[in-house]
Amino acid sequence: MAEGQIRKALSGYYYVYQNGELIQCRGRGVFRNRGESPLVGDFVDYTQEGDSDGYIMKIHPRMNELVRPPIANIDQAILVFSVKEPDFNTILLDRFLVVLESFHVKPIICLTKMDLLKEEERVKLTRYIDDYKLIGYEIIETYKNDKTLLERLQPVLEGKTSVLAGQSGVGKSTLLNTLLPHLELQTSDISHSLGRGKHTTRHVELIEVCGGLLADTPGFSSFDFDTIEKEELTSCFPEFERLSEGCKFRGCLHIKEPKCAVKTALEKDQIPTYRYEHYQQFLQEILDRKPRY
Ligand SMILES: Nc1nc2c(ncn2[C@@H]2O[C@H](COP(=O)(O)OP(=O)(O)OP(=O)(O)O)[C@@H](O)[C@H]2O)c(=O)[nH]1
Ligand SMILES: [Mg+2]
Ligand SMILES: [Zn+2]
Repeated sequence: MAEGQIRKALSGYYYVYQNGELIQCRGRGVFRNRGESPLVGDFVDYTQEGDSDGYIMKIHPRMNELVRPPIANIDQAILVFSVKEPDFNTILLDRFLVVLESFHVKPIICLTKMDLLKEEERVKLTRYIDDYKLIGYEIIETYKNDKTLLERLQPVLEGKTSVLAGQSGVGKSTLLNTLLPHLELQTSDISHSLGRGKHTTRHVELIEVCGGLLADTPGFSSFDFDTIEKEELTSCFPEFERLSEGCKFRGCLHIKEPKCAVKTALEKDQIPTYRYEHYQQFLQEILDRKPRY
């Protein structure tokens, strides 16, 4: 039995990295029966003889796992958002941030296609960037043929396992190609009639870059908060979490409760209105969720 890490999953095969090689493996029926499935990022025990396919025998306990994109054992997520094509959208950004916070995965925001902005659009965007920086999020801006991207991402990626996440067409594969030009990952123009990407990347793959591992993933855009409880939502808004120590009631949901520090901050313009509105909307979605049995 040998041990390695799944670096790629494609067409029913798992590619396990061991000693500089990728070993093509199949999962075993037992995983399906137990409702378990191996994920990219998993450390596994596998067997393999001669030239035949290997078999994954055991999945080691995971540090964490994401559902979308499906990946395990990651240190951080690079949330890729284009500022245009598709247009920047704070509610979608907040959805991604909330889901990552709930999985305790550190988000880093990467804004792509800065070259497509007109001057007045850039000014407007800068206000959002300042808001998110104030919350504490790291933001990396990038543009077409970005020559300095590598040096700016190196310290972020070094020694870490990271995943690229974001809608189709925002430039995840392009970003990896900029870091490693010989990769030549397939990318494609967004569909201008639909204003969205074409789902060019179809699988998850961890790639060695900048002294760390970075996963390219297929784009996705919808989320439901099916694993988040209403009491937990506050902690997924870091600025609310910090303020809520000052709320009169423990477990304050910052809606109708008296002496709520979050609402006071909102009235004093210390938190942006749109963040609070998104919080309200997400909370309502959680409250409207059908009970699970
Ligand atoms: N102008 C400009 N175009 C960019 C930039 N980054 C990516 N693009 C273009 O955006 C389109 C989509 O890029 P991809 O890298 O395929 O996007 P993706 O996020 O990998 O998309 P999926 O694989 O479908 O999830 C391509 O035509 C890229 O050339 C950028 O910084 N500036
Ligand atoms: Mg792609
Ligand atoms: Zn409150």
